[in-house]
Amino acid sequence: MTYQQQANALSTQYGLGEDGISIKPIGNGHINTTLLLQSGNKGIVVQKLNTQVFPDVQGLVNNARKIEAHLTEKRNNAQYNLEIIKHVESKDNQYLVDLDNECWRALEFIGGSFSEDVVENAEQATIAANAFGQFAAALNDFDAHQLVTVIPEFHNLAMRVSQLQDKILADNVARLASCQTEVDFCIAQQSLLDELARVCPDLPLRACHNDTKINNMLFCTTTKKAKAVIDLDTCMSGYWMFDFGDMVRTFCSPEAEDSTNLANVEVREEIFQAIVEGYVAPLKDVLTDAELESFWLGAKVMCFMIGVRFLTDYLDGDNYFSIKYPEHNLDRARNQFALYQSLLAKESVLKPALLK
Ligand code: ADP
Ligand code: GN1
Ligand code: MG
Repeated sequence: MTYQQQANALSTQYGLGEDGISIKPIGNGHINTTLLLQSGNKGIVVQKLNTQVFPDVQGLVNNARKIEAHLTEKRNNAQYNLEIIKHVESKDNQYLVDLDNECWRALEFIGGSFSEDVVENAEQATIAANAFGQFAAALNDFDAHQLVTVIPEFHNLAMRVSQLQDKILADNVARLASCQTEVDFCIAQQSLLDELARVCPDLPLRACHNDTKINNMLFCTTTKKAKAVIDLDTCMSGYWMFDFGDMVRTFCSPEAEDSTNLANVEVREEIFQAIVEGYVAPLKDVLTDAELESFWLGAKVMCFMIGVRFLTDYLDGDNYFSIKYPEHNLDRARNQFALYQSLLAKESVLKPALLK
């Protein structure tokens, strides 16, 4: 099926009409294929779901729709002020549509918005972190047991390192020699896994977003304020330290996640501070002392773990994250390890921001 045939078929499925149908990629997500489908003055986001990553697509949609419903109720009661990302039904009242054995869904297009891949300044970081904090606060009375586990052990660092070890042993695509330094670096981080095992039992399980990267929220084009938290695909129960940590991972560096300018990859202190301020404010009445204390660990774990995941995928021949060139995952891994090392080096200046 050509791009245009897909566009026509999706336009019919979602009742967009037949006038001047256009389709174009939007955003820089690594997992799904995200497109803006337009016809006349109507537009929706259509996404081809990556069913290798998300085998239970129905579970994924059900999860997101439960969250949609909860947030909508909050918004109707003036307890949540952001826009809500919503699924669109097909003409047959389905949320999933099959095209040529590929699985598609549609989302309402949130217009007048933009996403960022690199945070510009502290003010933007506060706005984004505050939006993720509002999202977490709004889900505080949502029973996360209602959510199916879309990806088991998603933020289990020990499991991620064990997956890396499997790929090292297999060396499927003969890439081990090209990344032995990074592999040795990972294996040497055992103390982080030990620290995590000690801390987790003291933390409450929360309904988490689990992918709080900067491009998973939308800013308003005119006011530059927060417009919506998006990409609810990995919402599951978990620990807030990982949502905090993924913000540190994706907001703090002045370089994009795949930049090879490693000399410039570092944690910007004012951005770290801004994340703490923005995220903690909406949660201050419910956040426990142990959780606030765990945020430092969450930052270390997320920077290191996503690096491990990129490296694992590189060793496996790039089966998980979408890539633009063969060494892309290795470049991403190197970038994340540089960021992790910057975090460790700046502990004494950064950590005080987490004191009450
Ligand atoms: P992935 O799961 O691949 O990360 P996302 O759902 O995060 O896909 O979408 C990728 C990008 O597409 C986002 O970063 C954002 O720029 C854009 N986007 C996604 N959904 C919408 C929407 N409903 N309205 C406007 N832009 C969107
Ligand atoms: C993926 O889907 P996207 O691009 O928002 C990944 C995250 C990683 C991130 C790294 C389902 O997020 O876990 O942290 O890439 N999502 C999934 O940039 O694996
Ligand atoms: Mg995304």
